[in-house]
Amino acid sequence: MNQSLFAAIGEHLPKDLNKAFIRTPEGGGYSYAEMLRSSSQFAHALVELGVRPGDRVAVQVDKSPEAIMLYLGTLRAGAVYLPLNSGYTADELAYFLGDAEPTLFVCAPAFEEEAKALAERCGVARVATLGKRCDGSLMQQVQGKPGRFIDVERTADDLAAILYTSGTTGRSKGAMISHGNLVSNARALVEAWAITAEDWLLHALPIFHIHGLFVATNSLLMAGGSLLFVEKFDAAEVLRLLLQVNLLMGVPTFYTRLLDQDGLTREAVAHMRLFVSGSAPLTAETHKAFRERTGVAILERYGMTETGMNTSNPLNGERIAGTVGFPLPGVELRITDPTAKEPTLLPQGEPGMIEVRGANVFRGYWRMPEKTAEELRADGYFMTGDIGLIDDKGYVQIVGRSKDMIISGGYNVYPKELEQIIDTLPGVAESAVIGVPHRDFGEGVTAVVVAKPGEAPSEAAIFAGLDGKLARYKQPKRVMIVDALPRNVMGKVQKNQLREQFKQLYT
Ligand code: MCA
Ligand code: AMP
Repeated sequence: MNQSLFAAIGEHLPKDLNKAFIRTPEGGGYSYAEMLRSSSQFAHALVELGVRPGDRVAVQVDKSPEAIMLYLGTLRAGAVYLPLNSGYTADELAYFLGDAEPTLFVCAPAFEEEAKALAERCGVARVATLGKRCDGSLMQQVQGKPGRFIDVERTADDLAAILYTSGTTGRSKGAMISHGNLVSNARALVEAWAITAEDWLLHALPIFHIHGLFVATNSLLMAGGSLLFVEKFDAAEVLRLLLQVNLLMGVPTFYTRLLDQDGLTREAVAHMRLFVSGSAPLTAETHKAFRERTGVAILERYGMTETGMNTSNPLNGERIAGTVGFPLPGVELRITDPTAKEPTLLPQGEPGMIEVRGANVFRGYWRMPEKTAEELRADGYFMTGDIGLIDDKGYVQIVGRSKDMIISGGYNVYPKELEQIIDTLPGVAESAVIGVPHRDFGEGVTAVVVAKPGEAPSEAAIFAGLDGKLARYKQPKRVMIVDALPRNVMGKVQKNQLREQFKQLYT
């Protein structure tokens, strides 16, 4: 039996295939029947381009309904989808292409020449282009292909996707996500949030991460629901379009920006069934302010690239601010002593390492068995790197992170990656990159820099030195020059002290 995600979606198709799957505000998009046809055509085109089952298809394109067809076509062809942030620079891409060794790299038409040079350098056989206006070489290749495709059979353990997530070492790790992971997580969300074919989700998230690609898209597909698809989040437009939908999924920045809109009132959201927040902590203040203004309690949930969604506040029941709710169906969660080598359970209420187990947990890191073994225990539990507790009502609370990571507007930024570059810039002796409270992005990436004796690198010079090397969202919002970095007796930089010192920089 085919255990692929697409086969599972096939079991839940709406009765009327002319019903919308994706619609854009301009009236474009795909019905379910059109989605079945188009994803077949994409699958045929991929096969023609030499993509075989198990091959990786790397994709860095602008958001469009066609990109979703490419995703589905890749799965139907039995290949592994590898989405890449559209903000990544050529330097960043070179690592992913070299590491994942895709057969095909699909990029935006404007990037074709550069992509071809990059592909040659990284040993990627083919480049195709896909634009957001149904343009590009891949789109041409798709035209005229048969509207039926016999899907490649996959087992639950076969890979469906690889999503890169950085590590504390600064080297990104490819999280291998199986069809079984995607199917189980989409089913769990359909159950937990009671998603049905009647639902319309306003989709304003990027589609190169778990949140926009899997949580928002797969769960609606698995219920025969519909997506109103916008290219990016714009608070005023989202508020206007909410009238046409009943669900919204977003990162906390969506909600703080919506709160800045005068039009956010009880009446404006009275028809909404559910607002979901995740990818970063939703502050209790935002939760409260949203509730006071609209009468609606945002439902906060918690997940990771390696695990998909782990916990959720209840659909029916109290949604408690500052908590991420209960484990989803099929997910086991425990809190262990982060200092102990063997798994050592902590009493309820005590903070420790959040560990999760279930069909949602990934297959390991691509070609990094040692890294996989470090984070995935022999008994199947994955060590998330998040510090949390289970409170007396059974709700999970995330209280910190053991990993040195910043979450800015829902994107993860790894300080080490920046520090390594900043330390090589002229006049810099050393640096520490921290996240401090930021009104819009939750945490603002901040570089704290010590100059070499007799030198005085400016903030502008540091910005210029990072330009083009890293995606814009990773770049510091401010650079603070200090005389020395605070260190403990072991010589380790005390980032807590720096976070305290600069906590009011952006508030
Ligand atoms: C854009 N910029 C940012 C960010 N986004 N800076 C810091 N953090 C960000 N997140 C910068 C741009 O580089 C640019 O700077 C300036 O802000 C304006 O860019 P623009 O594209 O207009 O930004 P925006 O449209 O306002 O974007 C903000 C956003 C977006 C809507 C919050 O970042 C977003 O959609 N975030 C969602 C991320 C997401 O889906 N995460 C899920 C990960 P400059 O002018 O200097 O170039 S999946 C996950 O975490 C797990 C599994 C989970 O639980 O979901
Ligand atoms: P990623 O590596 O992009 O999958 O990011 C996953 C990380 O985002 C988790 O390990 C958490 O640290 C964080 N995260 C996701 N959802 C939440 C949430 N609701 N509250 C706090 N942190 C979250």
